Amino acid sequence: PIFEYAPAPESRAVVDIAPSYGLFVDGEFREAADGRVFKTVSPSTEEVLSEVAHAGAEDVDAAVAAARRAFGPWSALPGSERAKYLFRIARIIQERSRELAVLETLDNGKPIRETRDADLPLVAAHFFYYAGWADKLSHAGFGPDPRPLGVAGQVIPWNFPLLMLAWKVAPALACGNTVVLKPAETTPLSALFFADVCRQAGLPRGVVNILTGDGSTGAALVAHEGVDKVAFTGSTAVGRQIARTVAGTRKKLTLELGGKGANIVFDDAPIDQAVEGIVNGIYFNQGQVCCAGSRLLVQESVHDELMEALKRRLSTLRVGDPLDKNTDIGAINSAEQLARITELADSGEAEGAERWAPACELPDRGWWFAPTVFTNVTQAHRIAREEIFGPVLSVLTFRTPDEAVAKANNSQYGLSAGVWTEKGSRILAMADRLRAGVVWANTFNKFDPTSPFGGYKESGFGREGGRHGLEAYLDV
Ligand code: TXE
Repeated sequence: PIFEYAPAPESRAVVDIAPSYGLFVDGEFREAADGRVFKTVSPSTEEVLSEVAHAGAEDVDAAVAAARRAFGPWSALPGSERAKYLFRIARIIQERSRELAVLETLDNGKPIRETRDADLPLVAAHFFYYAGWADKLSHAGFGPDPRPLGVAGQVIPWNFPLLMLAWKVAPALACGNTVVLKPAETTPLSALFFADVCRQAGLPRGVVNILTGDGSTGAALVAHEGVDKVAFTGSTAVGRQIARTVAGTRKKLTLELGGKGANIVFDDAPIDQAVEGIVNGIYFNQGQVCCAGSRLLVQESVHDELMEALKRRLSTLRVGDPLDKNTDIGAINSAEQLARITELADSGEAEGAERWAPACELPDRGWWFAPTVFTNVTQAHRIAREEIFGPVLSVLTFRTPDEAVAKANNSQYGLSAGVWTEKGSRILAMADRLRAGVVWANTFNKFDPTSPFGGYKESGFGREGGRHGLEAYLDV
């Protein structure tokens, strides 16, 4: 079964990390053409985990050429044959889920409870789900004979390394495309282990290629003329740059960018349940989530009661060693990200919002940020408008549903929102009026491979997941 988890791995002994890794091109690991390497470190200890090849232009050429060679035979396979590979990949991921969960926790810094119970089960679920579509594309509502696009160049971020890979690779392969994927520079390892999973599954060479490197590698991939489709998840600034690169070419593009999700709590919501949803909304993955509920909009009449309950709950969260299965909040992914969070949080204080964090001892080494709440926030404050991408909640109030909608929609972004109320009719009315790609009701951060995910406005365009996710990889 998809949603059955292995018991908690308690040590890193279940994963064997080699001192160095090459690029995965044409079914083989190889050094970068110019021999460049970079180090990946554990955010919770700052220890070096491994040294990884840094792909340059020549490597991008080689990977795209391999993907192009593989495209003909791969796209010509009957869908039922492609499905077998995807099912095999999904099963191997399940079998290796303890190892991959520990690896992801080491490289990313997020708690093992999350990689074990959320990331890895969802990764497998996406491969199972899209395996099911591979032989049914003619019945997906896109006309009788939808065609794959060709070579997909995919660039992903570091907040859900393996899950973002699954969101992009599974539908691309199901539709008959081949892939060149570039993981983020701070979290390259799980994509390289995925390459090994592909080998184990007997996936034909060149169908999946992994190029590790930094933004320059991503830029070279996106600009490469042998790429037919670009899929990107990351910052809005880089998304804009990529849109400019792709403009005027034949390439298709989907962008999954930032967010500033509003989590809206009405006065009839059960307070304890809402508190759990708020905590999950903004402190899950240290708030490094594009659809995080980073703005709490609370109805004025319950503000004080809710804040008191929330602060009590936050005082019980455990911050620390992400490999400890009791840990709720792990490390921030990088020193750069910690600096961004710190700068924005400081601006909140400087602009007059009230800062609160529970007393908690942060480890000496590594990159940490205590779960933080800002009250007395106004819409003009930077912390109410800009994506912080950290464990920082900005609290605003409203009196009427109209005011809640107006404040929630007052954002350049439109990725996610949450509504907490006992009234079903209000949920439907709010969902209709909120300009967000996903609206959760009495829950938050719930993901499922059957549901399309994606943004309005500057949160990007295109959908990933569900039947709609196929459209990004087909000519219809
Ligand atoms: O993102 P980048 P960063 C937001 C979040 C965060 C901020 C900065 O607010 O604080 O972005 O994060 C590759 N051409 N999100 O700097 O740079 C890069 O190597 C092609 C939200 O880490 O966008 C990495 O693989 N590729 C987001 C990927 O893009 C380029 C998740 C993302 O890195 C490139 C991450 C270029 N010119 C950050 N420059 C979300 N939507 O979930 C960099 N890259």
